[in-house]
Amino acid sequence: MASSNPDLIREFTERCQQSIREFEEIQVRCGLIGPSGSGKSSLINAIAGEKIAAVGVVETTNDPQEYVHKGITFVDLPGCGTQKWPRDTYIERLKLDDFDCFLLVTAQRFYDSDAYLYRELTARGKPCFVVRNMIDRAIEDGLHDNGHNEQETRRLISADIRHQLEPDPPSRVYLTSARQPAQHDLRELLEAIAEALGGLKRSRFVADMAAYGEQALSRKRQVAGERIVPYAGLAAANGLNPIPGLDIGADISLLLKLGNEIACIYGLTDNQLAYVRRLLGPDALPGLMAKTAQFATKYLAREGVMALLRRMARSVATKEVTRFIPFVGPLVAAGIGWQATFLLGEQLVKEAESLAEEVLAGIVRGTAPA
Ligand SMILES: Nc1nc2c(ncn2[C@@H]2O[C@H](COP(=O)(O)OP(=O)(O)OP(=O)(O)O)[C@@H](O)[C@H]2O)c(=O)[nH]1
Ligand SMILES: [Mg+2]
Repeated sequence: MASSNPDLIREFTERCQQSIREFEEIQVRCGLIGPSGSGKSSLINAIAGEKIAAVGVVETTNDPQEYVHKGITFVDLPGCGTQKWPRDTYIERLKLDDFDCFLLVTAQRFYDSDAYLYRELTARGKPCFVVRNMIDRAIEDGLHDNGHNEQETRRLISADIRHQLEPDPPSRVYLTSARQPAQHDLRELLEAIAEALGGLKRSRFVADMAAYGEQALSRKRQVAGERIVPYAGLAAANGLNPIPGLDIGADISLLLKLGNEIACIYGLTDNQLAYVRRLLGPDALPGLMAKTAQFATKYLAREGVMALLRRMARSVATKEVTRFIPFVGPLVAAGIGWQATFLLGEQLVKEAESLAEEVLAGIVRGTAPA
């Protein structure tokens, strides 16, 4: 019954596979510039929502350090203007033209060479975000030392940083804390980075950044929804496969892959959850850990997905629907198909998001200033 034009189906399958591959392969390169001890490694971990960089160890190397978190590559750049990395050849030798964005990080003062890089890179049209990290400590100190409230401290520090970057001060200074990632300006910083990136790189960044606010979760919802589409397409194409008694294994592998992708997007992998526990303390979110384990059994393990598919197949089969697949046309598919994958994917996203909301609420509660 299927209007199966083999060429169209093949082309459609390839298009779906290509979409999955492109997303897997694209990399956002983010460079970090700034003095040692300003919290660059801590910020990398906070943005990734996963511990990928060692913190609190004095780095003796003066070579660039790369940290890969799925589609984001963070590069901790060596100091500029040293014997090994003279100013004049710094940008060229470190191939900074290939980067997508830069974070200029300090917890106090910028070196002249940092300011120089900021000017040069901005002039080349590179998105450069100026970050004053450890704002939690500065707010405490401001109150203790001078009786300043948070707003006052923020104002003074922003003005000081802008002053340091004269004559081309940034329009905004992001005041962040890696210890209180859901407070202060880290959320806005991540929003700004996402905005500065275009197309697929933006989606990749949104998928891989940690969510510290509602807006981030809503961006993630959109990306997650888009991720379902090529998987549903492949499942549909599997259903068109003329081989009788098609092995359901292909669909299960697809769904497992999709499940893992969505779990990563929402910060629900073991490593991501370990980061949250380290941030909040080992006893935080006890109920949630049981729920995320349940989620993993249901969506990330073969038996769980089999059970879901059995249930799904029953409810879809009773409807006898004719499914419409873009580019291929209407058909009655024999396999799991477009619609079932789509429904399953949407359910998966919904449950992942609701867990991510609980994690976020825990972070907000657990890191609020005393
Ligand atoms: N209170 C507070 N401490 C922070 C923050 N960010 C980093 N730290 C702490 O500051 C210390 C140095 O942080 P790192 O992230 O290792 O700094 P770094 O810039 O990578 O340092 P190098 O690798 O030596 O260049 C660690 O003890 C961190 O826990 C922050 O936002 N607030
Ligand atoms: Mg470091």
